[in-house]
Amino acid sequence: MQRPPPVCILVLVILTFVALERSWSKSLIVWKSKSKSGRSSSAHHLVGGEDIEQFADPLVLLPVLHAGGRGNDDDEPFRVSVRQFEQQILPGNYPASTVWGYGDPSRPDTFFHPSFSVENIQHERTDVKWINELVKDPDACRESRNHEDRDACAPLKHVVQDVYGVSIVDRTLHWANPAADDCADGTSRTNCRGRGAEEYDGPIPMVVHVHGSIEDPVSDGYPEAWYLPNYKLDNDPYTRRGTTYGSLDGSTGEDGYALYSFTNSYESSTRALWFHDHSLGITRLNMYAAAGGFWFIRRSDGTESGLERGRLPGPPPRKGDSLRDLNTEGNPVREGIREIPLVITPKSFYKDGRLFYPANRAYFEGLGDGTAFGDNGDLQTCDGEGSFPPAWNPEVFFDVMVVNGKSWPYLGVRRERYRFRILNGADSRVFNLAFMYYCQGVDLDREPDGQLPMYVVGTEQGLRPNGPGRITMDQDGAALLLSPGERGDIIVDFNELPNAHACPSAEVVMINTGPDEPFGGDLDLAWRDRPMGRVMKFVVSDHDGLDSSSEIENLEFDSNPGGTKLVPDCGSDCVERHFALTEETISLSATGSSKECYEAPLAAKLGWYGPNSDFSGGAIPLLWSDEIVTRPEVGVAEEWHIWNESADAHPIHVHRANVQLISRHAFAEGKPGTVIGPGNPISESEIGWKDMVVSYPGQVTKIRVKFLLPGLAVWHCHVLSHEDNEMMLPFLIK
Ligand SMILES: [Cu+2]
Repeated sequence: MQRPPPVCILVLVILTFVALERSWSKSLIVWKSKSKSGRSSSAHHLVGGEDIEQFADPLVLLPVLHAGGRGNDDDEPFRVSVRQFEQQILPGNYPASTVWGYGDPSRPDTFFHPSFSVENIQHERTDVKWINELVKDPDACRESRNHEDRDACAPLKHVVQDVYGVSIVDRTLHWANPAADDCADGTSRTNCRGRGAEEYDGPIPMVVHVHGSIEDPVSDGYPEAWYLPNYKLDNDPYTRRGTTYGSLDGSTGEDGYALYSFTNSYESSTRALWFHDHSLGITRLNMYAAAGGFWFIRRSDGTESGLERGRLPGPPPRKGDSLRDLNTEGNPVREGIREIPLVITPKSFYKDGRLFYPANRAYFEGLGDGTAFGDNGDLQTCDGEGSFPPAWNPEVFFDVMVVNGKSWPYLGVRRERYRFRILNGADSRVFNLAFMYYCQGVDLDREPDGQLPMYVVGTEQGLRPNGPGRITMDQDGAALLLSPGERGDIIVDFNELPNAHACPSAEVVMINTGPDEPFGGDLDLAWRDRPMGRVMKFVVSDHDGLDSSSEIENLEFDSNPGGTKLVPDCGSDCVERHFALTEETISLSATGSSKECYEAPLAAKLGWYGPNSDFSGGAIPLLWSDEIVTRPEVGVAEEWHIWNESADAHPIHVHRANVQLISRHAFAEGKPGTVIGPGNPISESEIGWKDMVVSYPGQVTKIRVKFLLPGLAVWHCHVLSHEDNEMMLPFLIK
């Protein structure tokens, strides 16, 4: 087993980021929000995150929604629909929240935010009918003949609304736009920028993407392949399907759903994919409302690809484990679970329990509380030049940590090993996680008594090559970094705590030193002072002899558990591509006075340096609507060099492919094409097969990728607010 000391490496990485941040901040606008999370307490409409009691409710263990092989027992496809419902996310002294979530329409008690998990078997097909049931009463609507019940089948408007109940869809972005004749360019179609900024109160487009899957385009959830629910409306002014539904997705002849087929034919098991909405220009709002859920790939016999010796902690919740059994403290089903999916989705709330999402741009500029749709007060562009989207925010952070649908939960654990599959389901927030313990119960007024190491056992797409990697938080705060969309696969051994005599009331806090603002590499170490510096708590009790997993040092993985090796060999035919990450800014004034103009972010973009990678010509940003410039071939290995000329870190996700991170090198400001310095080490948690990587500012990030199936796909930044505003491009696999 390989266990290099990680501390010095991580220190180096952090120092590099800090240095870069400094050298870049002179000329580039760092996307720092002027509104810090936590200030919302001053707004009388909003719950203040700092006022909420932490660790008040137990963690919800998420049951299995569907378990593969092939569809349901009668060989019908699994049905997964999205609905609106109430859920108690905050502690019981606050109202419940109206949210969206996925579930099985024949079992109404399966709807949850985030979704229960879907379990798949490697090489066995899973067919899914994804249903959009965002109508007033889905059950009554479904039962009415031909969806004829006008009341039950009335379409819902977006659940993410301002304080007055106005839905906060920003129509000025290039978005799904189902409204007829609303394109700003005068064309008659969907998927375009809208004419105006008024409220969109129509039915909601949804299309599910299984993140990390490699399937045909019809089952990938292309952003323009959305569909509206099967609703009833007189003089219906909406187009019910996006432009590529039917050409890409399983055209059904009926409204309200799409049929996907997943082969799950991966070289290896142990994959933590996840499903979520991907509709063009509205993903951030749909995902904030509906979250998503894990989509695991396992072997039918319970073994794991690449695991040569030893046994990982388990089991996870299994098919047949009921929500009640999994979530009744003391129930043997709950007590026996040793592999626990954790879905982290930060949120903010109005005092009546409704979800808060900033409803105007002024909020990002530190002006006002963000509660009125498109109301930007005196904020305007300088000298009347240009315009900005009135509701969209460059990034959003929120002030309540929500894990598996509960704010800051706690979990009772034994002094044993647990495996955690962790998903960062946030819009913009980067997590940097570690486990700190107190021997006499958590006391945030003092330093913890110590920390428990994390043992990284896998990435998104497989076990980690050559065995677990040990991570502890060093003095600079570097630990388990998860950017939006990334997943971590770790073991924590609670038996490494000091013994019960020395540590009688042990409690462990999962802490977060990811900052409450846009991430460029810097961490915020003051986790005890910030509500969002904590994620959840573990209350430790004694060993009960149930731990059948191996000691960490007895776990052995082979050198390439994820299958075919791409690193270090790219092959002689390897295709090299160079991409640019850039940002566009706009001159704003909070008062209208030109004396107070400042540069603020308008959009982050993907781009390239032209067909010949001519760096001297500078980066060429590309738009979603531009002609496709990336046309890789099936089976040919590629190396993508992503030159980040912006001031922000961007988590880059490539659809319908797995990737491996090769290297990160700094380059001189304004001089992409030439690297400086020896390169920055890759962290313990980034080794192996992934489906996304973080691209840091001022660095070129190299990834290796091979496409296995032809057809249309997309790549994008997984900061949802970036993705929704042009930081996404299609590519075509030939
Ligand atoms: Cu981004």
